[in-house]
Amino acid sequence: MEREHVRSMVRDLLLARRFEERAGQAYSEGEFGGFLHLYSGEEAVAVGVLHAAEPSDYVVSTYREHVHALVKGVPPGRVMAELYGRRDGCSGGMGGSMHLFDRERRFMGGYAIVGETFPIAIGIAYGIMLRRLPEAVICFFGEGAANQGTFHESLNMAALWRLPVLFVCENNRYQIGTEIHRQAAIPDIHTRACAYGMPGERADGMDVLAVHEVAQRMLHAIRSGQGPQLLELDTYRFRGHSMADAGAYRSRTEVESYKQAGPLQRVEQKLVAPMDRLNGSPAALDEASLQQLRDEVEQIVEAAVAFAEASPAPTLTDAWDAFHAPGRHETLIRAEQKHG
Ligand SMILES: Cc1ncc(C[n+]2csc(CCOP(=O)(O)OP(=O)(O)O)c2C)c(N)n1
Ligand SMILES: [Mg+2]
Repeated sequence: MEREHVRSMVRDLLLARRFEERAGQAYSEGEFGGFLHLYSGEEAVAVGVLHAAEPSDYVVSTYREHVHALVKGVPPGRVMAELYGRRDGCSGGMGGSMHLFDRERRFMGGYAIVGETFPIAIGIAYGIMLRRLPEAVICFFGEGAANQGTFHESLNMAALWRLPVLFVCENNRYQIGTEIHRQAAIPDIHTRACAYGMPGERADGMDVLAVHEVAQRMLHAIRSGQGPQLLELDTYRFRGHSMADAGAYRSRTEVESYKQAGPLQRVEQKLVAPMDRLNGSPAALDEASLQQLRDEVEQIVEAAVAFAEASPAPTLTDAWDAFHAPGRHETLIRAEQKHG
């Protein structure tokens, strides 16, 4: 992999971590309300998968979706303004943290209902299939959602109609406070793919390069018409389920052990070397460029906060206009025009 690409993935990992920590801080200071589910610890999943995506691919996610939106290209200021419930947010300040949306960038939403993402993903994929476009839908979900009926119904239909979907299970081992072995009869989620005759794979979700490699291979096959696939990525959230969760169900030792092996630690261990020991490796960065990236993302996140703070609240007229949104069926039509 090109050094420039590795650098941009590391930058996105750092941006993701800083964005989430800063959002958590603003929330604790009472700058905005609602629910806030942070992604810290899971960044290599979104960054690895979405760096393997094309701009023409669609993304559907859950309520833990800020980072998916950021990596798909939604400007950080517009994501932060949405958390703040402001008019310049990517959903006009009317969605909040769990309902980010950006049609232009094909970020087709965060969804608060567990298992809601599957039917939405296959609906978009059905449109792509009918138009015979070389595009894919990436559907992120937590391992808890794999026990919902919509998971099974959607995988069945996706396989039956050979729909272009990459189902990405973010297996962070917990469904709020319930550990995987107490919620799932079959905790190896990827093995469920065989029930629908689709390929299923598992990879280390803490290793951004490993995630990227497997996602790239699977997406390539999906875009070339080989039907849906299921990818399970082992990961861990460093914070509580949401800001309201103190996380008393996990021992400090457990959380610490995952933190030591987190995605940023991996980058530091595997990819960063002193300048004189880079050995010409294309996948390596030196410490000075890592620090440069840290400084860069700090500025981006502070600018995002300033943008959010300066944005006004939506008005009643905005709400009325959103409710009567014209042209809300246009997304796929536009895509068709784009591909001639
Ligand atoms: C249909 C439905 N049932 C229950 C909930 C309450 N709920 C919110 S998040 C969550 C846990 C989901 O866990 P998982 O899918 O593993 O995702 P994670 O939060 O770990 O990313 C539950 C039960 C919900 N939002 N929707
Ligand atoms: Mg989970």
